[in-house]
This record gives sequence, C-alpha cells and structure tokens, in this order.
Amino acid sequence: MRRLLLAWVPLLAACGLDFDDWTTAGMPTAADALMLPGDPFTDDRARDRDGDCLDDDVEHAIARWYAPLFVFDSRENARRPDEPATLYQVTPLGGCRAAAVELRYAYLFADDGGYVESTFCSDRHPGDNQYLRLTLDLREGVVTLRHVWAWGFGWPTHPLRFSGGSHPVVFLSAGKHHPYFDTRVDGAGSPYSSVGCVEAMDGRGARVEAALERAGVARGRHNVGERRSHGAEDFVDALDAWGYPGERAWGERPFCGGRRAGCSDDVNAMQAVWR
Ligand SMILES: [Ca+2]
Ligand SMILES: [Ca+2]
Repeated sequence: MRRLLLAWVPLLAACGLDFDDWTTAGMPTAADALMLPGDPFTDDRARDRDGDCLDDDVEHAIARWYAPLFVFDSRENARRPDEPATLYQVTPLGGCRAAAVELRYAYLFADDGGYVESTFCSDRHPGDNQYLRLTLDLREGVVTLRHVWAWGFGWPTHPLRFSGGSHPVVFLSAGKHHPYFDTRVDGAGSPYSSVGCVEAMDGRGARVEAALERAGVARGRHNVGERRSHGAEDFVDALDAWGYPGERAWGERPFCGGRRAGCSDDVNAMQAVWR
C-alpha cells in the first residue's frame, strides 16, 4: 500500500476522480445486525485468551458475520488463487463491557502488480498489505455496524453494498488492489494517485469471500489477538502457512510477501495494521 508520486506527468491529474465524487452515488445502505446468543464478555481467560474481555468465540462470530467479499478486475495480474489471505482482529473500545467494538481485516498479497492499464505508471513491488476497519455498536447482545473505513472510502459517507446482508463488498483494482465501493473508477485516474494513474476496475474478475479459518493454524482461526497478548499457541503470527515465509502477522519490517529481494520500505509493516 503506497501512493505513487510522479511529478513529470502532472497533466494526467485532470482526468482523475476524487473521493468526494462517490458521496452521492447509489442509495443509502445498511448491514444486517448480529444477534449474539449470550453474554459476549467473560472473565474466564480460557475463553478470552487475548485478555480483552471479549469471548474469543464471539470475536470469531463477529469477524465471520462481517467478512468482506472482494471483487476483482478481469485484468488482475497479481493474485494467487488463494489470495487475498485475510487476517482479523476484534477489540472492545474502552475495555470490559464496552458498548463499541473495532474490527479490522488485513488482506494480503505476495505482490502488488502495478497499474495494469496505465501508460505512465507501474509501481509494482513485492508484498501488498491493506486493511479494512469497521466500528460496531454492541448493546444487549446485538451487534450493529456504525462505520466502515477502507483507506480512501468510508461508509456511510460513501454508499456501500453488502453481500448476504452483512458482508461489505470491496472492489479491488487490478494490480494495485486499491479498495473501492463500486467500479466507477474503471479507466479513470486513481484518487489514490496524485498524478492520476489510471485504474482498471471492471468488477468482472474473481469474487472472493474472505476466508477466516484454516487447518493447521492456531485454533484454526485467522485471529491475530491483541498487541499485548497474541501467544502463538492461540493466535496467528507466523505467515508461512499462507505462503509468505518469514513474514509475521505482528512483523515489524515492511511486509514483502516472503521475499526480501526488491522489498520496499514504503509497504506497511504488519504490526502497523493492528490496534
Ligand atoms: Ca478476547
Ligand atoms: Ca481481541
């Protein structure tokens, strides 16, 4: 995830879209609420192994309820069949018995394929990590969605579609994997680029529901735990199982998809993704 700055093609900016161009698009949208079966909080550390008071089974249920649906472009050039690898973190805001919860999904690719339809821009690089941030209300066992942040976009300011009633539909541009809430940027200058690098985003590629479970990893879940508590026996850290050798969910170096050669310092370290 990085912005491209190329001062030598300033005229392309005139063709680009700005994030404000999305604010009036479509109709108002909403996500279905999640009804929890009992008290989501616990003081039993066997059930709450990251020590945030929220039962880890509830964390997983919430993450599954809102797991995003990723929609790709038909010209996508940098996605392995099992990508994106998606990890999650669920954290009460304000401690035990909090009435708000933050939910983050990191989505990872071994490579950023650059702007595939842009004449002047490329910006390919090893490793690509971006994330969604959702704010949820949690009152009397009912979880409702208050806000979605996806880098340049934010629901409800920007209209967002929900698959199956609760799953945010996130369109990812070819190569760069920049997030959008629809396909209107296809063939236009990217609002993520200061010089209008052209995005390819036709929405006619793969549709991938975020997978949050995997055999052979801690408790079979993609939960990364909390910054101060994420023991490897209970939470995801090493990312070798996803095909990123040497990378970690809490890694402090730029994420490079497991390949250090050609790695850029501009890519986020994984630990910067989480609360
Ligand atoms: Ca917990
Ligand atoms: Ca947690």
